[in-house]
Amino acid sequence: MAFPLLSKQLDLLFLLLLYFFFLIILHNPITKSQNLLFYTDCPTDANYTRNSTFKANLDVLFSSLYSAASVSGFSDDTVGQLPDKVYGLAICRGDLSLEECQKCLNTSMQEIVARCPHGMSSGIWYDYCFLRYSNQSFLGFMDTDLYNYDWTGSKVTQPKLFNESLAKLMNSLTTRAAYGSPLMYAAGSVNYTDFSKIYGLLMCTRDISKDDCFRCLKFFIGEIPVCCNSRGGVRVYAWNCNIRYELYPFYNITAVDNTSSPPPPSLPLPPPPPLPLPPPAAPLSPPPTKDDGGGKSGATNTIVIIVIVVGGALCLVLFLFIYLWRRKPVRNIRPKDGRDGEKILYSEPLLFDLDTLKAATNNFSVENKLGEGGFGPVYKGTLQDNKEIAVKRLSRTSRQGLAELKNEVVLVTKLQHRNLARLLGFCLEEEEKLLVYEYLHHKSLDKILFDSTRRRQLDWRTRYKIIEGIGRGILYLHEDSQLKIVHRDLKTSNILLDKDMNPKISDFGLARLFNIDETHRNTSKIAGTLGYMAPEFVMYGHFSPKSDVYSFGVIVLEILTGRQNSFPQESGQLEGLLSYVWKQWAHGMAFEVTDKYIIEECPTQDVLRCIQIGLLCVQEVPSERPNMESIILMLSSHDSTTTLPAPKHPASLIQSGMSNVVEFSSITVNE
Ligand code: ACK
Repeated sequence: MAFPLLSKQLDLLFLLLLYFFFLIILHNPITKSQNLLFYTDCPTDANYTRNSTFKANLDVLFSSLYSAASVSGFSDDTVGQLPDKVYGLAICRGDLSLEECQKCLNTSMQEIVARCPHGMSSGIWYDYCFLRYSNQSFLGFMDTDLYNYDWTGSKVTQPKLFNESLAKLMNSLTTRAAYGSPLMYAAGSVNYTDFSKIYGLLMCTRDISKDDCFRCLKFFIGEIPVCCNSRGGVRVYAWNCNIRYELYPFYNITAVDNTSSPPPPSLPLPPPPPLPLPPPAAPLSPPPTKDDGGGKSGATNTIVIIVIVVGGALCLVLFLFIYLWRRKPVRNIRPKDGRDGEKILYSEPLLFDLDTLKAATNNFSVENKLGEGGFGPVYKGTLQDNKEIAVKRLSRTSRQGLAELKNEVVLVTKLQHRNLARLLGFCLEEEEKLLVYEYLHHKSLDKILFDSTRRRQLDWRTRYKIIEGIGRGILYLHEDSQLKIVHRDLKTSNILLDKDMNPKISDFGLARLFNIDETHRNTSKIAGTLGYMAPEFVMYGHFSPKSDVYSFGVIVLEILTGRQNSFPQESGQLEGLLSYVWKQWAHGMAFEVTDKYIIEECPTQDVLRCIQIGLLCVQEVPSERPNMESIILMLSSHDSTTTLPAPKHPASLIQSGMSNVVEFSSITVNE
């Protein structure tokens, strides 16, 4: 059996090489302080042309941001007049030297143009700097909608101790960044064990208020246990704040000793880059990595090297031992796709084992059953750490193989937005296919909205918040997520509410998991949601983002009226909700459709605008429905001078020649 022996020797050689490579990497300051491209956000819906005024304004903006930010580390500016006005900001990490900041800004300006060609709104995050511009105003508004995270390294060995130390560090840095530093940034370290420290750096864009900075950091620090629990190195990059921590000093320690006053520029300011931007400057030598205590003595260096070599050798022996005795096939759950030029942000989803979920749900007992969802029963569960979860026990047979299904689930776990129910993980063991979600206290919207007593809980502000949140969640699925998902089954029972009545869309991505487009052609299987389905979907099985827009329109009108768009046979009513609202609108009496529980308190103009948006979404022809981005804009333009398009008669299956299939909708009044 010479062959397996040879393979073992090769493995050994490979491991030794790996070990030496590891030593070199570990001791190389460049690796510790590289300026990596982290993420690019390039929405593709609005484009400028090459010789347009917008492009000229963008060039001027880049030049101005470069000049100002490379002196003070931050700049925000606007250039031009509407509709070609462009808003932008640039920020460098507070510990950088002038050259590093300038170099990063220069690179980011070239890269954003290359990666988001002609985009009217884009953002690019590097480890050293962040650049954002848009044709929409965003300066001064805190936005937690988009964020990306990444973790490095394996899980720490003492998670409890680590999490306690990390919480201490994050709390102190949050307060310092928000309230203690005009640069809105703070960095520092805390001892984790006798031998290791956690190094953290937090920063906010300086266009937002101190309170917003505090809120932004708190919000994303709260997300870390969900995405990256007990990971030794984590980066969270969002529109208005960034968080990073590592088990090694990744920032310039001497530069952050005094974060309360801006560091004086160490170099004369070079001229801004000529337009168009020049190729990147010759790479500067990497910044010297500074030791925590200041200068390094030769003796310290020797000790460090000895510790690394001896420690590394011990690790190697241990690793070899484990490797040779417990050799297993390598797991391969990688995302299959990603947008070109973008880093695929991969975070390992939580793989729950069946026993844990059985224990959490009392063995899927009837008492724990929350209800029956579109894909099977849902159970409430409580994990050992008292965290509450909802476990979806999928009953449909997926037509995919197990490995493919795993890949898809992994992709769905990566969809993270505050208006999506968070998929915490999954379990595919034995015959079970279980999805584990965060538990949402107020459960589904339909149970509150269509209950005459509970509906009173939903005042105007809450209803508006729910409408906006659902819109933002759908926009994320359509435009901003890596997967670009059409939900296909949006309805009030798929909108869950958390304890603060924030809406969270559920069952997203499941259509994709189960290839259900063909089953949906069978009208008997979709009877429960027909009231929300666009006519082209019902009749021809055509789905697109515009079919989700249709469902959103129905939901908006249901929220405003408190009435359900259901079937005649269920409700005994003859007239559909859409047709009822349309008639009232056409007679100039749209406000009268408002739910009696909010009609006294709600601002007339806002309600009328929402009704108009709802009617625009349910237009018969998909191209006449607005896209989700325009809907969000329309919802947030409280300005009375903004005119929205006039809606036409909404879709009707009777009109569309479908009366022999089903009467499209009728009204249920829940009084
Ligand atoms: O309206 P409900 O009480 O809320 O009944 C349905 C049922 O499960 C079937 O979908 C409830 N449900 C689903 N997901 C969750 C969740 N993440 N948190 C709380 N309840 C949930 C839903």
